[in-house]
Amino acid sequence: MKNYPAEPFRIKVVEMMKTMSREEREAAMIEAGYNTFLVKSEDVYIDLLTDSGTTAMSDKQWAGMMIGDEAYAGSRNFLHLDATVKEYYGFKHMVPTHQGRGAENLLSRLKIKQGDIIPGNMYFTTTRYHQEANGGIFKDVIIDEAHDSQSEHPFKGNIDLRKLQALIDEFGAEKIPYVCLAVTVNLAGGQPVSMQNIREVSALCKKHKIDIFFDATRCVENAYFIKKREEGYRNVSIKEILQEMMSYGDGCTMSGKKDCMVNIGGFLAMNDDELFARVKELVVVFEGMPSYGGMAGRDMEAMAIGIKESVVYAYIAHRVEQVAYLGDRLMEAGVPIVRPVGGHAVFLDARLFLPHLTQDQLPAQTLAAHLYIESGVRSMERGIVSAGRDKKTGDHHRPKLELVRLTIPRRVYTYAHMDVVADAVIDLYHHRDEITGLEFVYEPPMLRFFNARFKPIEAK
Ligand code: PM9
Repeated sequence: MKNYPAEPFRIKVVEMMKTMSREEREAAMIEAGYNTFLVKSEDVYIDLLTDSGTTAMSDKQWAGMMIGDEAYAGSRNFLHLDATVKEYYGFKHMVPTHQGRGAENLLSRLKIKQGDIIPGNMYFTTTRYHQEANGGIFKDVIIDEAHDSQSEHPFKGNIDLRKLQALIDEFGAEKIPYVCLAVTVNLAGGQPVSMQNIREVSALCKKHKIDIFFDATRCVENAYFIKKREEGYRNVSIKEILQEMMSYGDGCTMSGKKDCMVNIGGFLAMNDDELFARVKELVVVFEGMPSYGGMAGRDMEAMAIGIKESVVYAYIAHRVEQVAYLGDRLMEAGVPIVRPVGGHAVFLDARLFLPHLTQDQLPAQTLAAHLYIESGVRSMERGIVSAGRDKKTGDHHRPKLELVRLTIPRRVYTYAHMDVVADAVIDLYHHRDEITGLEFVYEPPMLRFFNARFKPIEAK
């Protein structure tokens, strides 16, 4: 049997979990309109909705919270965070933001003009929203394997250089303000990008004078995969791999709620002095002073410490291998999941899980709702509902991947919890034929998955 690393931490504070009967859970799900986002956290047993902001902070981070300097300007915690981001990510400038989408908002407003093309390795919901809200058009340039849940490609997040070149040829480099390079790629299943691919994308972009902005949200997990899977990196530290990855870009957006190990926060980093001057003007409109950007001093301190902890090998090895453990248990039982298992989550392939449902019957939304009802495990739809509608035609985007994400918070759950989740999913898989689909009863116009409500489709 494969050896999975034990938790590299001792537990100092605990939070009791609540269990409810199946009837109580069914009532809670009906009240939530079959949307797991709308279920009360108190009514959840194991919460795998997201790894965003759900990290258990370390004793050192909590100690850091006590030395928060809440001055309006020039907080010492900002200076600590600023120095840490510069050291670990290597960019010349940074501004804190309240979370990742705050950074996306600033970057999109400053870089994108009406009709611009933004190539990216698969869309992300909030990222694409800000690109489109500023007149940009997102174009997916990820390799084809990423759209195939069963492809075992080790770096399914890679950009297809031919697709990127084709966009440059069709629209011209001047229409492309930057390439958005996500490391890892959330909606492909937490799939990594290889260093070689980053290097090649950088060379192509340099040739055409196009910037690269990383979505660095899960970059440390990406660095771990490079260390494990790419030749030449076995003896290179996670920190050095991260620094090399970032050295090929012009800046990054960061949701600190993931790989910076905090409950709230983010940043926008860049090398360009002129862009930084404009960012400093805009950040005061949307976030706050450039030296706090929507974050409390104590939270900046926790994030600075979290960045340092995130590259410790024992931490990141356990984090990614714990996710792999859950994936391995499901694969052994024949449950269809995205392969290979990614860095932050196991993604159930809802099309293969519920082959009797069409995509318009919302298989992933349905599966997430039923998993909660049967087990109290909360997951997240990442399929047609998350993809939203085409701005021009008004029709649904119909992504090839119709997934349910079992997202593992950092340092929160143990292998025993993973067993409970695996058993619940396997049990549901054995009863999959009894599950019928859902339809919208309320559909918000923007980022609809957060607040949409559904009901079971009635048999005709
Ligand atoms: N990701 C997640 O659960 C939280 C919100 S769900 C829409 O996966 C990437 C790759 C993300 C991400 C958030 C953001 C936005 C940007 N890029 O949530 O604003 O996964 O901090 O970050 C979520 P914020």
